[in-house]
Amino acid sequence: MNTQGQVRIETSQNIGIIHFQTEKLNVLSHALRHDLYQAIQQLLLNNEIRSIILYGGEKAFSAGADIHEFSQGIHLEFPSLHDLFDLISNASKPIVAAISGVAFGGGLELALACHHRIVHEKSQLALPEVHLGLLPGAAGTQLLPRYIGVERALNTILSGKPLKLDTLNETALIDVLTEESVLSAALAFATQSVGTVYHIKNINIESDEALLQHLENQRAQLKKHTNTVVQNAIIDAIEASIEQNFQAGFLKEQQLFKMLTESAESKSLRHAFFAEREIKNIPDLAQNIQAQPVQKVAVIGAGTMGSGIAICFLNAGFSVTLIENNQAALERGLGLIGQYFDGQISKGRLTEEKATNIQKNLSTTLDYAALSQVDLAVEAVFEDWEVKTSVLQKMDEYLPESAILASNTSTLDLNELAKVTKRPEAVVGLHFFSPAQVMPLLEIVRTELTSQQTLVTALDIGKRLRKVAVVAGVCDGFIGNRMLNEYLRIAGLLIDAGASPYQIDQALEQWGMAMGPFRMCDMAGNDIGYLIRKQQLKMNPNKKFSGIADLLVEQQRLGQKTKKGWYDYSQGNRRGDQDAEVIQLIEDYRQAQGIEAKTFSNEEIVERCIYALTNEGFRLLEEGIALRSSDIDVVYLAGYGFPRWRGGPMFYAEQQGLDVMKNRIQQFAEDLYSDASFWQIPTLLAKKVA
Ligand code: 3H9
Repeated sequence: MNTQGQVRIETSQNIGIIHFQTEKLNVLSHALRHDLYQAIQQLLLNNEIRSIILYGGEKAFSAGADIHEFSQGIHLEFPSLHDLFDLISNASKPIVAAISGVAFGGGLELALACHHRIVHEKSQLALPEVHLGLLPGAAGTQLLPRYIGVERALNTILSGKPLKLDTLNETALIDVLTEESVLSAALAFATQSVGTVYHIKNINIESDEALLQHLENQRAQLKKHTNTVVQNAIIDAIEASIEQNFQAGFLKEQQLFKMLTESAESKSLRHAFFAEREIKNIPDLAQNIQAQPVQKVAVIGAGTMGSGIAICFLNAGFSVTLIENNQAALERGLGLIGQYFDGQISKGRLTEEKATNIQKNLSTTLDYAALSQVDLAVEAVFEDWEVKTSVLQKMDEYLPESAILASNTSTLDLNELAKVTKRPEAVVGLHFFSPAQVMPLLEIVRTELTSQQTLVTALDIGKRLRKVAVVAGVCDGFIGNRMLNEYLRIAGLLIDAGASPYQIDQALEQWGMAMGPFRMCDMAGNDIGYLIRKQQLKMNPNKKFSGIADLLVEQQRLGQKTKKGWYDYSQGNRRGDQDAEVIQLIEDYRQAQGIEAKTFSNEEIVERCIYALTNEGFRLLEEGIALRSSDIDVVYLAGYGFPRWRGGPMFYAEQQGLDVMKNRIQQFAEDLYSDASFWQIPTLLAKKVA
């Protein structure tokens, strides 16, 4: 195997330079490791060569080990990163890493294995393995403490954040920090350092009571949190770097790394990493289509959503015109935007000057004729057919021929909305989540007629807004809310059958959801769910809903905004207190319906609610609304507080075994109190199991 000439050797005055540059940020795949190993060996055997430089080009020294390889153990195949480490650290000639761009994970560990490091001041050095449920497994936990001290190394590895390079002058980590070419600096350095070979692994860290106590304190802190296997493993590995020799600590690190690569958490986090990168690949898009230039944007509707969308565009450097149909609404929107920027200044996230400059790109008007000057308009007006169609028609009337017409509708049929314009091919859904300036998720909704050009431009806009942009087809609720509606419905039916909303919330929160379903409804406003249910019943009168949520709304228990909902917020507890009145209401309801309450275990509650998501997810895949099951996972990770370490609802179900899911939903369908029509096995699931 070789990297097809992506590794090459150049010699200059007794110095051998190994250039390596692959398409994917010098990820240390087996092929690249192989070629690097051979190149280093070749130079070590060459008597003319007195020192060696490793140079990965300007963009990246290396983004680390190839994450794909862990599931099949390819990372352990010769030459592994450990083999490279041995070859470099035991070399009889000095080996210098010339680092520009990112040196992450195994990439930084490769540099730590070298005898010297010449670093560009704009490069990023980090050990981010913790975000993948791993620890640095190529000697990083043993070497970094030797270079920069135990406490600092521990913080760096636990946080996964880049090191602050200008604070490392006193350490052995960086020999030269330069703003010039690292390759020239490395050549100058290597010329001077010929003959010097010293490796930090041979130095032992002396034991120190205070240091060991610090590690104990860190462990005690972790006891307050759940799911801390990785963090504890990192502390164990760092502890092993103290007192023992390098070899013993390295062995411990390898054992822990193996344990973590096999853990369900790490597999889920690795899945999430790739799923988030996959969303940009749209299978049927022609390769050669370029995004249209978009710089001037109009947002129509200055409510909470419209103002939030305007903030997103402003923050991304677009110029924004906010349009309303009355001055008071415009003023209110301006107020919301101003409040946001004031908040950013007071939190120290923006300087006053920067905030003022950004807001200079905002203008407001009541005149739709302003649309003639923009490249894209997003409507965020009231969710009503008449209102939306009239706004879309105005957009059609005034926007230039090449402009894009985006709608933020969350419930109306975008295929039909697009048809009220004379250019349905230029219509696309940009479904932001509230608060738009905070939530990373953006569903890009493609209608039957959206052109490829419009879609490519929408994807480009998603990227520029730094959103997690997932393409969805048109259906009621798109990907995220359509699944959510079933999840909430099944959770509601569980209350009818005997569970309490508090048990359901607790079970799902303990399982890892950021917020249980009823706490979430209280936050969003129970009146919103009420309207959605009424709408769904209009479309399907046989759909089975619990009646309890409606009773709450009829009693004006709308959630946080009325201080009462499923929970009582009147005492100031933001998470809400359990409420005996709600319990009584539920009991009365069950009695009136003749329901005998059953008890549910937390496990069963979680199974029913999570499989409700997955079940609907399979239907979305069958209908082609979602392109891939991993896209559904991304929607849930970015927009619905699904625990990242469980990978997303579809990945979770796959890990449990799709046959297990199929059997369980078959059982749910047989319950009297459950919804048999929902718990039908989706064809795609049956196919996969077969
Ligand atoms: C490790 O090193 C373990 C060791 O300690 C021990 C081993 C024994 N692997 O993100 P981008 C791909 S664990 C595989 O879009 P950006 C990525 O999938 C690793 N593939 O670019 C994408 O492919 P595609 C520790 C990787 O500029 C393409 O490269 N390292 C890897 O937005 C471009 O990536 C990390 O955790 C990888 N390691 O962001 C760093 N890295 O085009 C992981 C990238 O097909 N990487 N790819 O979609 C990152 O955080 C970002 O890629 C980075 C660049 C910030 C570097």
